[in-house]
Amino acid sequence: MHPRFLSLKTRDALVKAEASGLVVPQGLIAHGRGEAFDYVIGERTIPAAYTATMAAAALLLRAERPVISVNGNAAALAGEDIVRLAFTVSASIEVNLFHRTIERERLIARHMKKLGAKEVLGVGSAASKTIGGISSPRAKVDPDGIGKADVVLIPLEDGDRAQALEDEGKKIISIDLNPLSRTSQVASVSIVDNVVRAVPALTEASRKMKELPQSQVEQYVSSFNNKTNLANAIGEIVQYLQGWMKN
Ligand code: PTJ
Repeated sequence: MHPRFLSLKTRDALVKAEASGLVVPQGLIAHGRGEAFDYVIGERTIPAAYTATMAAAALLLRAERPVISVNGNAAALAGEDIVRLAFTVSASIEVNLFHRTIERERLIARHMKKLGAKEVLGVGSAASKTIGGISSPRAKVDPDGIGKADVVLIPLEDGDRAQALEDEGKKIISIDLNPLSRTSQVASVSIVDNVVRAVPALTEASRKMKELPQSQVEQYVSSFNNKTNLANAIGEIVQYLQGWMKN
């Protein structure tokens, strides 16, 4: 699909999701920032994102309690893909909102269930645990989900929560088009890619990796350095922009 067409389709999906209450108006602004980064990335999956995806797949597969955190934008843009990924890596799905209301929690849980999710954690009183370092209600998590997770995938997360989850000793995998965001900077594995490309790629990588011996899966984790990989991502963006300077 041509990137311009995909971008228009994605915008339409978000506008509809905002009208239904799934996405907050701020989510449209966040998407605009994401699109700007996607443009300078070249609207493609860069090699550094591929490397991070392999490390992320390995982390998810060897995790004891992996959880995928879902907010309005993630549910609207990649809901079905997230359900598929959760099934592939045996992860739980938890609603976790920046702009938290019980109505949106229920709406997003219903949306995910309609797309095939068996269970959605973190709705209402289920989010009874508080993680340290951030102010309520963003600190709330489900004790049966993120509360006891060892690996958490956070598409489009805010920096404070990403930091707080890392501080709790969890391995955090972020999906964020901005390699400079605090979320990308503090995560254990930062996938600098659009969530609409990143989640299907992660599912595919996980599916293939399941066939590999454990030692090889382990290799993808032990050989990965997030600082180096983020620097590579920035380098790949610079290289892409330099290509434009020659035109
Ligand atoms: O549904 P809620 O209430 O949890 O709110 C969700 C938003 C996204 C509004 C909230 O989490 C928020 O304000 O996020 P931030 O702090 O604006 O961060 C969003 C990050 O996601 C930014 O760094 C964007 O560059 C990035 N981003 C935006 N669109 C995409 C993206 N990354 C990957 N794929 C995208 N499509």
